[in-house]
Parts: sequence; structure tokens; C-alpha cells
Amino acid sequence: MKVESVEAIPFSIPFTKPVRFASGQVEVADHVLVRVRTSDGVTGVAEAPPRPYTYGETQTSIVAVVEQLFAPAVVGLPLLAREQVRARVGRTVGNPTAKAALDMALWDAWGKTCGRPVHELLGGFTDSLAVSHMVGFDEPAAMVAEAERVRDTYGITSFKVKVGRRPVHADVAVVRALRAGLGEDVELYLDGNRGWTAAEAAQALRMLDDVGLSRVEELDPADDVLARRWLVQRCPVPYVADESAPTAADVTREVLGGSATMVSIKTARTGFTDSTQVAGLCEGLGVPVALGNQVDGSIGSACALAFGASRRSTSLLPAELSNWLDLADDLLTEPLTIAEGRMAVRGGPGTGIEVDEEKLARFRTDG
Ligand code: MUC
Ligand code: MG
Repeated sequence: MKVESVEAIPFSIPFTKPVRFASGQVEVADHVLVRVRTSDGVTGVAEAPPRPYTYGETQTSIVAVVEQLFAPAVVGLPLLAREQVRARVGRTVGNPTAKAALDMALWDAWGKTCGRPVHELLGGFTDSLAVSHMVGFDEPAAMVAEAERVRDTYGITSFKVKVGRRPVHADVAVVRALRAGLGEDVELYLDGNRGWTAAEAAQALRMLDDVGLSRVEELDPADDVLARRWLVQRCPVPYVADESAPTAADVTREVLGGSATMVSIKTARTGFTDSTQVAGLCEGLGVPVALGNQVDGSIGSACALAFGASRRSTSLLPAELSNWLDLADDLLTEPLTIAEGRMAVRGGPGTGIEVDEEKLARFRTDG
């Protein structure tokens, strides 16, 4: 059971509603399908989402690094030699979503080889997760309307509100409008994607003191090291490290340095293997985690779901799993579903998804 081939297939599926946030926006899922084949004829898949404003990757760079560096490094290795794969691929710095997609495609192939779901192989804690929905930048009334529609249609009652615009008052008004429109029973939390200074973030937190936020994420840049620590010390709710802590080493640095009190885990950047490492580190440190979303497509969301359901720590809070709802289409033979605010893991082997070859032929962009 060896890795026989690794492919990187660029594809493009538009979002019906672009997601906008302080560091960028996503209008099209111009992602890369990473597909591995084993010597037994088993196929494993995952997707890499290029987010240049977060990780410096592009669709072209992901295809290039997978084809030119990663494929030659891992073809011929035993499928289960994950630490060998990790060591070889780790010789290349950066490229987190390309590495993560390769890792998850290998796990998918292993699950399909032994006929077991990946969420079981990873820990098998539960079979469904509560879902949280990300509300991107728009006019206040449109953001409230979107949250109400998502709550009424899918039963979702947890919302991440994108903030970080100037002036601070505009975003504060949005959050107040969401609380007024949705009532006290929904969870609201903020993600600034580094848009504010520490002083602006502190001002927003003071103005929102009575709104009942459950946590905040990357309101200001972690690179403003002392200002960030100052803010985190004054923050009345957990302060989540997301893009400032994509690796276990970053998590250690940010948490022990006092720049975060909670961590977002995204399989899109740490795959299954390194997400397991980050989750274990946080459990050992006593730091809560939340399952984040890299504006993943359906394949990425199925992967995040499988990982989130595998452990207690990652299934405690609603997981960000709903960005695929705004995709015009997907590559799956069976679409994902959200019902009564939850997503159930796919029962089949691997990550439980199958790529529809006709759809892949339609959406792939490499001719
Ligand atoms: C998030 O949680 O920040 C937007 C930018 C990014 O890197 O991820 C998304 C969502
Ligand atoms: Mg974030």
C-alpha cells in the first residue's frame, strides 16, 4: 500500500454571495483538488483554498508546490508513513494549505483502504457538530437579514461577525443590530482579521460591553506584540488566535506570550495530522479551541467536520462549517447538509465524500 501518484487539480466555482472581511474577500472558490492514488487503486481527496492575504499562497503556487516538490517527495512512500510524509514535505517552508490538503487526502485514502471513517480513526468522539455561520461585511440591515435567514433555514444559532472596519462605530452598530434582531438566545462573536489597532479594538469592546459576546478573534495584529498583549490582558472574553497561530509552534508562542487565550483550529491549514498536534497542545495547556473555517468549499468543510467530530475539545463549541452554503455548486456526488443547526459526519469510509467526475471535468480550469 504505497502512494502511487499525487495530483493537484485547479478548479473554480463562484460564490453566490462573496465573503468580505478586513484582510480580503472571497468571490470565487478558486481552490485546488489534491488527489492521491495508492498502489491498491484507492483514491483520497482534499482541497486547498488559496488565501494570499493570510498565507501567501495562490492557486498557481499550490499546484506548483504540490506537483514540483511534494509529489516527488512522497510518491513511493507507504500510505501510513505519515511522519515520513510530514518530514519530507516539511523541508519546504510555508505553503500550509497545500501541505494540509495532501495530508488529508492521504488520511482519506487510508480510511477508504480500511473501510473506516476518518473521524473514527482520529478519535471518534461524536457524530455531529453544532454549526456556526460567518457573517461577512455588508450594510447592517443586510447582515442582520442574512443571519436571520440562516437561522430560520438551517436552525443555526451561533454567528461569527466580521469586524475591523473604520470607523469602529460602524461595526459596533452592526453588532448591536444583530443582537437586537436575533435576540439573546444566539451566540455572537467577533473576528477582526487584524483590521483594528489595539486601541480601536479596546474602544469597540468597551462600547459592546453589554452585548454578551462569547469571544473575539484577531481584532488587531499579533505583530503589534506589546499592544496585543495589552489588549488581551483587558479583554473580558477569550481572545482567539487564528491567523497568528497556524502551527503548534505559533500557538505556543502566542499563548505563552500572552497574546491569545484561545485558539482556532483550521484543517485547511493544519490538515488532520497537525490539527491533532495543535488540539493536543491546547488540551495540555488548558486553552480552549474552536473549529474555524478558511472559507472552505464542500470538500474542505467535510474534512473540518470529520476532524471536529473526532475529539471532545473540538466539538464543545459550534464549528464554522457553513461557508459552502453560498457556493453556486460543488464537486460532490452527494451534497452536504445542515439540519437543526447541526452537521452530521458522513458515515462512509475516509472523509465520507466522493468527487463527481462530471462536475470536476466541468469546473477544473487546467484544460
Ligand atoms: C477567518 O476566520 O478569519 C477569513 C480570512 C481567513 O484567513 O480565514 C477566513 C475566516
Ligand atoms: Mg479568523
